[in-house]
Amino acid sequence: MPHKIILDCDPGHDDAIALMLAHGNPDIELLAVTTVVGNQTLDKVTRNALGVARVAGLHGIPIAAGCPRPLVREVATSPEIHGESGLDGPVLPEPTTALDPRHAVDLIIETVMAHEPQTVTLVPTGGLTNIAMAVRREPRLAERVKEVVLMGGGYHVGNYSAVAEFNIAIDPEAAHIVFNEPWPVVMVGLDLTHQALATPEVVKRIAAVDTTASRFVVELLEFFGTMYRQAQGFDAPPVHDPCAVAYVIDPSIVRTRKAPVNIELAGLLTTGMTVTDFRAPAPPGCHTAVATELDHQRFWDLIVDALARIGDVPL
Ligand code: PIR
Ligand code: CA
Repeated sequence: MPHKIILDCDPGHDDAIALMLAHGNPDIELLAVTTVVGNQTLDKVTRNALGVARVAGLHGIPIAAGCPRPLVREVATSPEIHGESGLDGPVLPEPTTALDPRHAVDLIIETVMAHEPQTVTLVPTGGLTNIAMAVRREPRLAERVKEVVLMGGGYHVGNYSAVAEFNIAIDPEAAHIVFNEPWPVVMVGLDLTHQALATPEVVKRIAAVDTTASRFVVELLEFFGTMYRQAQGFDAPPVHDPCAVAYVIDPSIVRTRKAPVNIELAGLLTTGMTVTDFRAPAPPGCHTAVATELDHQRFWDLIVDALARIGDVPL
């Protein structure tokens, strides 16, 4: 049985690749794609999601727009990494599918409640605004959802500040809600995703697939790589968001450790930090785990395989 997921994203170069992995991998059943403000404004990331769906040949599943701003804070985007469009680099084709008229929060609730309990996994790869809104609007989600596997946070390193990661830091109040509901949460944070580097060898493997989708991904990685080199001094860009999808496909690719995690909301220097308690073995009933170690080879095998399965989509 494939794993049923809802991808809640803010495309975003790595979100786009996460979407292609979720669509192209046979062990994932993608139920819906929802968008949230993050890497760029809501209108831009939503347009990007629709364009990427076309490049990936993804039809027949709902794509819905969600929250245009965080719960409490002002909008903060990341043009220094993702450009003005949120997906600079390749030419994005005009969407051929229409946006679902529902609000993403409603779509998430309806989709989870329409399936058997404990069968739907939420995979947020942007800020947690939509997920927090959904569980407040429909509290039964907290026991109905199988698991929340999110890209965000980190226990050793930040990218928004010295200690805070972007997806958590842009809406820390929403993250606080998500981490404090009783559902299982797997935090796929920077400690893990900084191991998912798109090295020149990786880019070569993707290029060798030689399809519209693979060429699109190569162009995404070229832009992403240039920005990461300039803004953050990386030799190769870390491809964060597909790591969360990879964990759902095969948890043995990502080592995790159970530990309590909470979100700093009032730090002088640390707002948005995912404070992770490694002092002792996790207490019984601990519902949070953090990703620690990536199998780089098998991770990229999954991406190349998904692109090959997507095949040559006529544009
Ligand atoms: C990546 C992101 C935001 C800012 C930077 N500097 C780098 C986006 C990615 O889409 C990913 O989901 C997460 N936020 C990594 O922090
Ligand atoms: Ca993202």
